[in-house]
Amino acid sequence: DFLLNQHYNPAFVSLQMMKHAWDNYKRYAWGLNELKPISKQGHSSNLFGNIQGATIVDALDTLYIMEMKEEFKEAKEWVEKNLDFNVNAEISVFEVNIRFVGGLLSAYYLSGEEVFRKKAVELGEKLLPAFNTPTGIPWALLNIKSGIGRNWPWASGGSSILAEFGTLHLEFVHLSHLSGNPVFAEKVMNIRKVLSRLDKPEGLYPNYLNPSSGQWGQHHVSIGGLGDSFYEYLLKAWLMSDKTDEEGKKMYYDAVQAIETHLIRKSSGGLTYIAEWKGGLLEHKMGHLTCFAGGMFALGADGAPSDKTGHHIELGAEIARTCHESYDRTSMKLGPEAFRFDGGVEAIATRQNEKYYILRPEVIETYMYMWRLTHDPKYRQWGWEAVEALEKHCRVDGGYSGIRDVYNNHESHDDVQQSFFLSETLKYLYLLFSEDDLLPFEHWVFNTEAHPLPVLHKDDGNKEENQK
Ligand code: DMJ
Repeated sequence: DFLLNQHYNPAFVSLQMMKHAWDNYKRYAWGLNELKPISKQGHSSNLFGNIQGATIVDALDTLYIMEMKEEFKEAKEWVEKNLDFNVNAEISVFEVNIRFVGGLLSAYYLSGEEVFRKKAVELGEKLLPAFNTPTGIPWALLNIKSGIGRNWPWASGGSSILAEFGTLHLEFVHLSHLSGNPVFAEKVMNIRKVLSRLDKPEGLYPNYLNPSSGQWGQHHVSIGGLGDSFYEYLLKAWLMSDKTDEEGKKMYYDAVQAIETHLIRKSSGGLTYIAEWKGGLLEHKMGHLTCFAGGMFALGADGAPSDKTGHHIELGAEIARTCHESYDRTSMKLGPEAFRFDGGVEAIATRQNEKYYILRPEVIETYMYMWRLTHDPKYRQWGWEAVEALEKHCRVDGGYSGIRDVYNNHESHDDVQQSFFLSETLKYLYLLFSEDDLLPFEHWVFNTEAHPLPVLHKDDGNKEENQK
């Protein structure tokens, strides 16, 4: 109903959305990983094994930032009493790191409550056996009781996945910082070393790397699924180090150069997109996940070599526009999981199994970065269009649900309220409509699940010294 009110405040609307998502999770799925908003019960994802409470841990910092104090307090109490890692469970190292370790770290840095630091370090220690491979490139899956790891059975030649082992860096640097134990940082610096030494086809990073042989698997390259946050973490590692991590910086800008040369194309209708690369052949498809790259390019513009700052901002703006088109060309004004630029279409999903929207944040994330870095009002307008679409099609009595086909006029709900809807989508909306001094970019970087981590300033002798 607040959408009908002429005097709405968009940040307040995002907060009301958070309240609806949270209250329903609390009512129907408290303590479980996620909510099924149609059937009004818990949803357990095997990504987290038996670890419970994904939505609570993922939402902590959003509750804090939105000043939902009562809710934050009950979430904290749940963590104190119930968050338990002594379970016999096989988990995804990547998912547990970005959602649980990242969520706990942010909650600690924002609130200063010791319980979050303690739990983050405890969980980090549980993840360490994943690195027991001949190269130190971690396994994708780990049994946190037995310490036995393995890779996804579907991954090319027993490989680990670039976006998984490449998305541990920020959290592990902070775990060392907060625990005084260098082991965490050593593990991720070693991943860096392995990657920087390897030959890269055309300067590109394949999505698959075998942790035993240290050789690439299939030469598939993607800035969307399986690759995405690896690139994001190179840039953010440099930013989080107060721009001292020169190796991260170089790897990022070199990678962007190769991506521009080999993957970025313009459609005949003038839309810039990032294709996928399969052993030298392009697949003219862009995933919703790939849309985060608009924000990444803009965030990295400042440090771009040889006067390319304006160019990187422009690239970010073009990707934002393309991703907005992918939303605008559907009936629900919500973007599909993947859209194509071939067979006579542009920015449209052509395959039935690519038409779904699961409350993902990447497009709104890019609007938020573009807004902060350019202040062009169209990004807030586009964000508002997304709010209206979410309210119209995804909001149900019992929370928010994903949609099976965004081109249909009638909603078929998938009945999952993803935890990243609370940690990312709603947080990025709130930030888009708030002032720039709420979590300013000079002091904070967001992990890939939108959990803010403080920049480790050069003159930061004291580990507790972090700006809010
Ligand atoms: C989130 O868990 C993270 O943003 C990750 O980087 C990609 N997938 C989801 C959101 O789409």
